[in-house]
Amino acid sequence: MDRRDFLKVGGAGLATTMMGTGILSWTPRAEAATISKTYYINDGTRTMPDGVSVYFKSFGDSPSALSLPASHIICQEGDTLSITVINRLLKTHNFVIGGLKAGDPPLASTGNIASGATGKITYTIPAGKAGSYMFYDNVTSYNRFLGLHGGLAIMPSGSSTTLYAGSPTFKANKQLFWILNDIDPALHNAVRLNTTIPSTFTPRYFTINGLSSRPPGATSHGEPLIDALYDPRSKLSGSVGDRTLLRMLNAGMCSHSVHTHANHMEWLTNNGTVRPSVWKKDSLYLRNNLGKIDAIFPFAPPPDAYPPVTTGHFPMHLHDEMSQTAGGGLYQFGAMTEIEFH
Ligand SMILES: [Cu+2]
Repeated sequence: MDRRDFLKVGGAGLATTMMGTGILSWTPRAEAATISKTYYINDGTRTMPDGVSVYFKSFGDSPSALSLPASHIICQEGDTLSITVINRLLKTHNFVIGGLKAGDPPLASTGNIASGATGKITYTIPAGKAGSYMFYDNVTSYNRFLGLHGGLAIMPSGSSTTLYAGSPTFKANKQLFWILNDIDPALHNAVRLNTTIPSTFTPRYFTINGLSSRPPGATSHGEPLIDALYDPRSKLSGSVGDRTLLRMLNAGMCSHSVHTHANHMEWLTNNGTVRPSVWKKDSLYLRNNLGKIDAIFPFAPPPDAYPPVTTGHFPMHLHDEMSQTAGGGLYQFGAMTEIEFH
């Protein structure tokens, strides 16, 4: 594959190519490029940790692939995004790239895409827009958490190690999206059956990058396509010094307390706004409904371990206990992943 094609395939190709490392791979350029990507609005079912099959919609990588979340896009300031969105469902949908900061207008939108129609975005990214974004469907209040969402990373022009110009640095190619979502199967069912949308929201499943954890001893423990602990898109894996950028996005209706063991995180942004100073925190409040945090996990030797260690396995989980369950009780089958020092 030549370089141009490599860039064109964007997230989908990278996700496949990079499987096993789980990073957002990025090579900065001196010149701008056009990043082309096609998504298919489709639907399907996925089996939850308690065996229940739940209906989802997604921005699929192919006409039939259920992509939860959508494969990411990574690009740099000055690039032109050329996004094609094909609506294969009966309802009207759209594709909106949310603004950088809370309250900012969307960066771009396809407008409404009728059943069977194709929507387009052609958008050249101005300077000063580096950061983490969520794209989603907002035709209804719930399409986003039904699965129609994904992450967009805009790098500063020419940089592979900063979140924004002058930010603290991470190691090149060490960056991840953590996209959180929570699922009320009653809502998903109502959409599937085209019946009245419930007026209450009772989440029963919690996901990170579309998956829930399967603790040791559980069926599918250790399977990277099922177990969020082992998903290379989510798992924090590195050696001492492998400073890793975490782009946390909340697609769901529940707020979360994101907690890393082993190291505190360097908290760079809150809902798209650069923090006045970098605080080191082990728990970060991630607001519901498009909440957003960028932080660096420093991969420093865990300071509290004695005797000192440089290797080991630690959890990242959410300190809102509900989110660590599935099906109303199964503990440790929720949104968590692994932190591996190797
Ligand atoms: Cu904890």
